[in-house]
Amino acid sequence: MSKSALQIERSKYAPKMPASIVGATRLAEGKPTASVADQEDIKKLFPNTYGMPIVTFEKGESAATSEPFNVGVILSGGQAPGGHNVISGIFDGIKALNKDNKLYGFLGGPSGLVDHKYIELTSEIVDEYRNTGGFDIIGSGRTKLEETEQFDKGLVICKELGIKAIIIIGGDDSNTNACVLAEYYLAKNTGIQVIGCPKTIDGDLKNEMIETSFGFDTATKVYSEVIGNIERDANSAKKYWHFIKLMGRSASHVTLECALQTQPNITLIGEEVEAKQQTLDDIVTYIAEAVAARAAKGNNFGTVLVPEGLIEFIPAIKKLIAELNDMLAANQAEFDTVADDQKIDYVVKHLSAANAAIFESLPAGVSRQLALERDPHGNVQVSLIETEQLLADMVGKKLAAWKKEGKYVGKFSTQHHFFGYEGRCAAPSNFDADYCYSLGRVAALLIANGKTGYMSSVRNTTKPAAEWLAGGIPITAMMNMEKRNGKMKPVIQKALVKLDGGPFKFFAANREKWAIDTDYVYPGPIQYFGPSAVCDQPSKTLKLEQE
Ligand code: FBP
Repeated sequence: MSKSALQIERSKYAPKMPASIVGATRLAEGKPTASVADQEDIKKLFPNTYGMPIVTFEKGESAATSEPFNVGVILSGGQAPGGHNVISGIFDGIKALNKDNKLYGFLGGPSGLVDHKYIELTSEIVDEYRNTGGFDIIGSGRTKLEETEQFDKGLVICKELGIKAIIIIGGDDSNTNACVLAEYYLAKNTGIQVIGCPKTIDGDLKNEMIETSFGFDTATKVYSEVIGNIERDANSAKKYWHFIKLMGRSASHVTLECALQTQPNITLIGEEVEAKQQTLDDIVTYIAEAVAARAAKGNNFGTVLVPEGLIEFIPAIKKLIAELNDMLAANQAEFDTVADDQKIDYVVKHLSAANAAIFESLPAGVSRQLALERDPHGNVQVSLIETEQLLADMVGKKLAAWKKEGKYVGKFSTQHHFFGYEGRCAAPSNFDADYCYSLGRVAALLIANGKTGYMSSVRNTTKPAAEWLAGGIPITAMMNMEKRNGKMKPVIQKALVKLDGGPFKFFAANREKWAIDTDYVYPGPIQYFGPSAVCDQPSKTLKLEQE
């Protein structure tokens, strides 16, 4: 494998980890837990894994098994920086317990378990990937693990390879499935444990005990670097408004974090749009007013950040998506037989009159995405909707109308960008390198202590790594019931941006100034070597949340 100079030097980096898990470590059990909502339903669905205690690791005599055991690991869903470090943490963790322990990697995501596609991860392989971005060590995939037939096929390969535990590295949907699998294997007395690790650049898998999902830190730093560069370009040329869409699926955490790092003129937050019951026209008017105000001061340039999930939060469109989901779930068999060019007509005919009217008023590309293209978990593929272009066009039209009315004098030329894939495989920042490696070490300890249905947890993450708290959280404690594909299902509650939380409040207190003035911040590229003040900073979101 050819390597860059940075890769060669970076491979020598020794990730920092909580002092409590260096050397002999004992597990301490806390109080029993309850799910965040719908306790009775979740308890019924998870009779064996409901109510388990939160566990923490402390320095002390270990009661973990020293008998040899094998582990299988799966990377699930979208790439996030640091996945390779979770795997190296698991590898080092199980080898530290017993050098004969083996780690198998299932290939191409959860389907690798079902189809029995795997490799043994040896030290030669793992060493090649330490501190690198990407999921290419074993690949990832979006196959849903939810049928008992799949679980049984997985069981066959686990028995064949002597696998005692499976670690699923994934987002909220994949960890929900990890919990279902843990419950199934426990109910069937298979002896196979399942542990989850919180991954996603979207930052929406978090709660009191999981402070952040890995990959968010690095991805937002990469996007903030390029947003800063664009801001500087805008401020130099003074002739473009840049509309920048940012990944993050439904939640606007990525957009909010990038706004905190770069102070653009306008930032839209989907969760606020919903709370204020805003329409598409309200949003367009808000942007156009800021453009006009800057133009009045002679500034015909600016930057607008748009979360990719924005469209889902506009109340009228949210209602439309909900009806679409139910209607498509109820008519799936028939819908599958409809010819491609007839599908949109079919949808319009089967929607209520009000929603059909909204559906037909949307640009063709947007309505097609909402109706036809779903990922295997039933999510609308928001990254494919060109909201940044749509908004820029609509703002342009509004400004042209205002010009005629004499309400606006200025020039409005736009550029569009979408940042998402650019950041998902970046070399992990120090924070993600350390956090991920620690998550992997903790997952190994959870297995050695016989735990199943737990998510690996590392907290206190705004402090130096040595002071981080390591432990495990029962996945059932994070669950509630939500409608998926027309049916109520137990799922991990998605963490959306809290409008009364520290990060949003800081942003809201400053945004008017940022809109009118040109108060850009240029973060520059992630630094891997140098002063700690530059290299080891956690995200602004984490800092403001923990303050
Ligand atoms: P995960 O939730 O699986 O971590 O994926 C995150 C994400 O990057 C979203 O931000 C984005 O909407 C989606 O994946 C894109 O999916 P794909 O990689 O399948 O195009």
